[in-house]
Amino acid sequence: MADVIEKVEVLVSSPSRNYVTLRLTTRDGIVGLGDATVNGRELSVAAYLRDHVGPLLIGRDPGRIEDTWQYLYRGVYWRRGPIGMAAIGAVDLALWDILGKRTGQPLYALFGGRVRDRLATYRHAFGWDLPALLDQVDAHLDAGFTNIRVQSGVPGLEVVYGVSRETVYEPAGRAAAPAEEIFDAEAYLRHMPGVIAGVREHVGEGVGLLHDAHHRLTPIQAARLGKALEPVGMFWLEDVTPAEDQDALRLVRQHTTTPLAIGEVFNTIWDCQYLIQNRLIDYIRAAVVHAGGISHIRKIFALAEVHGVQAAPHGPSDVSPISLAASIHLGVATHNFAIQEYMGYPERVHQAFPHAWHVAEGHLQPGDEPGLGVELNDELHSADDYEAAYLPIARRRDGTLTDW
Ligand code: CS2
Ligand code: MG
Repeated sequence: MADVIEKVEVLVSSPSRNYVTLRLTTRDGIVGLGDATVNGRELSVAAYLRDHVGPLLIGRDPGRIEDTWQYLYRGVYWRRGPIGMAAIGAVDLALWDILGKRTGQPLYALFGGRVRDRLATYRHAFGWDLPALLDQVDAHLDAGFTNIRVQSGVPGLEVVYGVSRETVYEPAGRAAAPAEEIFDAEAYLRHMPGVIAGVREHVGEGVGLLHDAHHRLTPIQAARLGKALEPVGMFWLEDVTPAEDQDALRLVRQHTTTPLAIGEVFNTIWDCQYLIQNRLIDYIRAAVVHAGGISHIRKIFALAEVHGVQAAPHGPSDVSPISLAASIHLGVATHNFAIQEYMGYPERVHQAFPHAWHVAEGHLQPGDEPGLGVELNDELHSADDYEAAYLPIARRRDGTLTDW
């Protein structure tokens, strides 16, 4: 007799930063975990799972993974969107986890086995000025990492997204309302190419340099940045323009050979179909949790493979160690998977989600535990620790919102 889902738990917690975690338990006692975190909108996904999805899962066969995905996606009528897709993604992750545990296999084995021995990753380096940035770059190089995302402060701006004057940084700030900051594209464009050229001069050739513009430029500004960075030889330039304006990237492409990456805000294959089929990007950045889970993101990666686009999923601290585990399992088993972002986590997050995946010689490894290879340390998942946190809002000098 097929096993059935007996218990659905939605955990909202904050082991130093907020997460939403789904835990499914089957009648046979197998536990599957899913990440359902949407940074700054956590409680909406929790409610979606608790009120609308959880009750539908009770009594279902956990082995019917694709059928459950289609049931939750097509059955709802209101398709797509970050909240619904993260909820479906969490269920999908938990069901794959259960399948792995039932069969005693790590997920990468169920995806067809390894196509690579180790998974490339990139780390974040930031600094308000070049010397501070180079300190972080050097620390990553010393630890064996060879691909680094570089972000820096900009003269004339008080704050810059992705950069902190301290040594630690979290994208979302704990407060009842989002912080507001001023962004000035001209000041940014005047300053940034010189900073990145300075990093290249410091590290020499052979180190992959990445930069994230966080959707804040117009197409022609983005083209100018891409062109200015050509002598540096970037690994990629990320999110140069707002991701929903897909033809913007055609314009950027016409002017520069700097590789383009986009897609952390996408949640379905239909959000990136045009970009991929028209080869307007080099890397698709959708995250497993936000793009409907393993079952759906595999379809995105397969479409990308046909069109010579590579997978390079989002991996900041707001993508929990559960979702990152899924990405790493996919990474070692997917041929066109280029690189996995690994921002790193506060120590308490590692303790809250003990995990088999690990860093070895500057690369990521999934470990060989069955399923995702992640557990929950229940003591560190208390709803009392949750506190609203929001991503900042950027305005131009005239007070209008930037386009991200
Ligand atoms: C960034 C993130 O990691 C990235 O590429 O763009 O910091 C992103 O802004 C946050 O994850 C948003 O929650
Ligand atoms: Mg990004």
